[in-house]
Amino acid sequence: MMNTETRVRPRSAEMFAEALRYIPGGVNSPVRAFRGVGGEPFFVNRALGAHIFDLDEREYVDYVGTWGPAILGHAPAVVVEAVRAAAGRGLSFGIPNPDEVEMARLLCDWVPSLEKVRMVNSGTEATMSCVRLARGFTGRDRIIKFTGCYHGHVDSLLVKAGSGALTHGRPDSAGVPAALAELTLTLPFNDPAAVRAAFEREGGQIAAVILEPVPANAGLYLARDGFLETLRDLCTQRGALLIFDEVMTGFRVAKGGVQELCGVTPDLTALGKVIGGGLPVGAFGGREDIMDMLSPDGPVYQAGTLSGNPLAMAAGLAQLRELERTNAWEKLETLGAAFEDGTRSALRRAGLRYTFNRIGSMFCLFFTENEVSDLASAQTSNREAFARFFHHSLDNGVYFAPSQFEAGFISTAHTAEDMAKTSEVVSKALLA
Ligand code: KE4
Repeated sequence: MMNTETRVRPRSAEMFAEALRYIPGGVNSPVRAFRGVGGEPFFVNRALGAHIFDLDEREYVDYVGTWGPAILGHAPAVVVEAVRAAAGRGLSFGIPNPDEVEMARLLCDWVPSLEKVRMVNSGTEATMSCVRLARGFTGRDRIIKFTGCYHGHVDSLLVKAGSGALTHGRPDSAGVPAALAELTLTLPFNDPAAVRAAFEREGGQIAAVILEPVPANAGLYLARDGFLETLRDLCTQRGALLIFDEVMTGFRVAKGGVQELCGVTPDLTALGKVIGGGLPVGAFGGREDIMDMLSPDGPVYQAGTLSGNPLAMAAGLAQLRELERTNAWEKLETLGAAFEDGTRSALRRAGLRYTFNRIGSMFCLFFTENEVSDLASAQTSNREAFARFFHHSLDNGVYFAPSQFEAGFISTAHTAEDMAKTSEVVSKALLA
């Protein structure tokens, strides 16, 4: 039975009531509202390492990591120091500064597809800019995306198939004009035949195929062997651009992201989250001939007051350099494997055969026994059981993403003690 009295977080409840007066849904981003699991969100005003502290000073082991950026844990000293030093030199210039060049050089060195890159302030801006650039470069209008993939709140990408393997999208969000949504074809992930059919029917009009090469916004699942290669070949053959949205996977699954691991090089890449060390940063880049279409040299306009902001550059550079200095990806894999072992033994103890997907330090426990490799299979999960699991875990000091359709994140700050506590809590939460 859920330990209901610990569910009361009086000061968070008070703050949430106040928030509802001024902020839609009381939150600045919908997923924070706990609508996927019920109950009310809690508020945090302090975080350190793998732990967060709510307004009632309750402590939690954090497996969300502000949705990915906190790969070194919260407030890593090396990043905090870099921001402090940068702040003393000015908060924003709106004039080119050397750290923007250093960041661009590092990104082009690390990420296989990047010959040139431009900084923006969010993952949404990064994917939006990739789509506009692809349309400007190819002179075509249609975009292929995949159900279950999320690319930020870009009008052209807030679109999901109605039914059938190949369809013109219907807006997922009010406010997206049908005329725009119809330019987006939404296909099932891991379905090469559907992509081939789309190119057969509309190949000459397709500007780009955009995807998360490891979809992690419907829970987490992986591309089947050959799927990414098929997309690469079809785009090359038909003159469409391949766009990898690595906002979540960039610098996390490997130094050069999924494209380093899989050996498939997209034409454009969108980046975010880890790149900013917790501050608002996104980036997009790719082939030089495509990027040179951007203003001021080219006809595709894209801009941003705070793009390349000196504090954000300092934070991002400090985080990325620390990842490289410590070869963090090795430790993240070790921690991810330990977390997986703990979770699988908890499932065995509970007599459950739920599906657990993981790549490095990103994971998702689906409350279904089915293999999960696309949105449809992810949606066979039992959301009520997940909600009970989520709240029991939270009430016992472990914070997972408040939705079955999100990924979990482990940082280099998570300790064996955190893992042991988590495995113990998970064992009981699975039976909540
Ligand atoms: P932002 O605009 O939120 O920085 O990035 C959008 C975005 C783009 N591409 C991918 C693959 C993403 O995962 C995201 C944002 N991810 C969500 C978590 N599922 C952010 C959390 C939120 O929306 O509050």
